[in-house]
Amino acid sequence: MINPDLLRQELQEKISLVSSLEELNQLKASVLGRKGQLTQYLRSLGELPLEQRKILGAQLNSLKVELESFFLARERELEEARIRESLEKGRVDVTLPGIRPPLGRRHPLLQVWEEIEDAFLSLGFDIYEGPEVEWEYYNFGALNIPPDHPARDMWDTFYITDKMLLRTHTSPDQIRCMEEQRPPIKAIMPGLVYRHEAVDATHMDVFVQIEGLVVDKDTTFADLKGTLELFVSLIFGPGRKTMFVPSYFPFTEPSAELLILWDDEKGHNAAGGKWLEVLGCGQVHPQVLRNVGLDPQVYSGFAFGLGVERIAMLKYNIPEIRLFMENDLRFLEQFG
Ligand code: FA5
Repeated sequence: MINPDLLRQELQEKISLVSSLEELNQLKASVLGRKGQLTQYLRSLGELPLEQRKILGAQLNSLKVELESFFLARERELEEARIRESLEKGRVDVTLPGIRPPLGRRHPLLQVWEEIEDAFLSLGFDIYEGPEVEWEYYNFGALNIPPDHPARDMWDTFYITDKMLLRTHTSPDQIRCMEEQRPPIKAIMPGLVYRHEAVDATHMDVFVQIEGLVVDKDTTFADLKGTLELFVSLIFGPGRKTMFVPSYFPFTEPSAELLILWDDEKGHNAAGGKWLEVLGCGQVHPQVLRNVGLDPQVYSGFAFGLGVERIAMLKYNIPEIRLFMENDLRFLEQFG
């Protein structure tokens, strides 16, 4: 004999123990579904005598309604729990430390390049730029280096055609600048230069030069020295040891080179020298002035061409120039 009260108790307990919506749906189907327990009971009522059928039928029908509401209530509970759980999982803990995206930074060479430009701008120089692919005339001829002159051997050149080449220095920009502007001229000319050269600890085949040119009526070698000494103190601070040594360039007379002493702690570079040559310089040769239509009786000037990598090497005590081109992050990340 079916006992509706016991059945209610039993099912109520089962419903409360179910822990997921899937299980709940299975249980519901097994009780109220087409072949479910209660559905079967209701179907079998017809086999009972009329009196019994009436009583039990009413009880089972109200149990059915009750059970439906139990199932619905439990379904809501489980649904709420599910939502709470997923909110809990997806919660953002704003107190956790953030993850920093890796930040790029400027290449050390570019930093030094800009520092050098700033130093000269503060001394009243303008910036002028010329092409990297240059006519042989500007790179050599106009600079007082005629064809077949042995001085052309000073620069192993990448030729593009007979007359066109990759500039071996920034000095051709002196000519371009003087052709375009009349004195007084006070300009620097930065850029890449190219040489078919054996690479070693202090030599690259592509590197950065910054040319300087001052042309006016009464410039002297003392102005050149004073300007460069001021420049060195702006970049390295006061007291850095420097040395001017006589040199030769076909486009300056007299000519010199500026050497800077390595940091005292290391005292030398990878090539073994205590001094590193950073630039060539001199007073503009009268023939160069004539080549651009300036009268050397009226005008004089001085010029210099410095190597940016060399300045960076001395500034950061890096004895190996190739490090600047290797793109090794362990090296590059040291420069803020
Ligand atoms: C010249 O290139 C001349 N045009 C400089 C000049 C300009 C003289 C104006 C007079 C008047 P030099 O070849 O020495 O000169 O190069 C100048 C500087 O560039 C050197 O002092 C050095 O700092 C740098 N340099 C030269 N060759 C290399 C190289 N292979 N790798 C890196 N830096 C270099």
